[in-house]
Amino acid sequence: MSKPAQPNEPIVTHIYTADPSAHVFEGKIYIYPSHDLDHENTSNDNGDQYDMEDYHVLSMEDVNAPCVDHGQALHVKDVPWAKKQMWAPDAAYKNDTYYLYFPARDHNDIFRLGVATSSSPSGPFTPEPDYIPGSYSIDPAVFVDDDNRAYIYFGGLWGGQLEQWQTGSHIPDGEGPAADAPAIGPRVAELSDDMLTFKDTPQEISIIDENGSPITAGDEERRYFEGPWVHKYNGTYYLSYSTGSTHQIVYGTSQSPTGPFEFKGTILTPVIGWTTHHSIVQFQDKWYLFYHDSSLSGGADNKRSVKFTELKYNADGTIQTIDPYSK
Ligand code: FUB
Repeated sequence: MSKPAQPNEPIVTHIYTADPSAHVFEGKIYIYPSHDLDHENTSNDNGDQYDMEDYHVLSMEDVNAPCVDHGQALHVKDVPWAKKQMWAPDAAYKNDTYYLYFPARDHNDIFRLGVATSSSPSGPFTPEPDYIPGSYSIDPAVFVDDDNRAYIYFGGLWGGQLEQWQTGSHIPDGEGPAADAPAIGPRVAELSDDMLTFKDTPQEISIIDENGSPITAGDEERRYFEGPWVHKYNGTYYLSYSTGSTHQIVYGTSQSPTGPFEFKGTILTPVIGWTTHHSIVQFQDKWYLFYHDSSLSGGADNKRSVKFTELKYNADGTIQTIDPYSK
C-alpha cells in the first residue's frame, strides 16, 4: 500500500511526473500530468530535453489518500499524426465522455494539439486520427463554463513555437516582439459541441496592467510564457500561467472567459528546476494548487515531480502567494 499524499511532497515517486492538470471527476481528484522519462538529456532553449512518449493518469480519493497510478493511458506510437514530445496535457468531461487534450510535434516537427477520448477518467484514451484542425503550439487547457460552453486555451514561447504563429499562419523563423511592444498572448478558442474541433479561429488573449495597457514583451516578470489555466471563483475568471524565464506562476482576472485579463500578482514563487507549471482545482470546500518541481531528481530540469498544496483567497478575491519551500 503506498503512503498517503502529503502537501508539498511528490504525489508519486516511482515515475517522474510534471505539468499537472487536476480535475474532480466522479468525486475523486484526477491528475493528468506529463510523464518525464528518467534519461539524461542536455537542456536547451528548444526544450529537446522534454522528450516524453506517453501519459499516465493519476488519482487520489482525497488529499490525504495515497495517489494511484492507473498506468499508461496513451502512447505516442498510437497517435498517427504525432512524432514525439508528448508535453503538458489536460482533460475535460462532457457528453458522457472524457477528453484528453495533448500537444506533440507532428511529422514536420510542428507542435499541434490532439484529442483522445475515453468512457473512463483513467483511460485508456483513443486518439482522433488527426490533430485538431487549425491547432498549433503547446499546453492545452480546457475550461467548461457553467453554461456548458467549453474553451481551450493554449500556447507557449520558445520551444513551444508560439512566436511562429503571430500572424495566424506558420512562419518558421518568426521572432518575438520588441521589448516595448505588447507581449504575445495565449490563444483561446471555443470548442465545438462534440469537443473535437475549434468552433472558430483561435483568438489571442490580451493581458493588461492596472491602467489598461498591455503587458509588454520585455516585462518578463509578468508576461505570458506558457502553461495557461483558467478557473472561475465567485463569478470571476482567473487566467494563471508561467512567466518562463522568471519562473513564476502569476495570474490575472476578467469578467469574460476570453479576456482581457487584468494582471493581479504571483501565485507560486520559483520552484527547483527551470519550468513551472500548475493547475487550480476546488475539492470539497477547499482550493488546491497542483504544481511540479525537480527536487526528487536533485534539480534535473527534465525529471520533475507533481506536488500539491492548499490555495487561499483573500476577501477581495486576490490569491495569496505560495512559497512552496517556506516552513
Ligand atoms: O513538460 C514540457 C513543457 O515544459 C510543458 O509543455 C511546459 O509547460 C513546461 O512545463
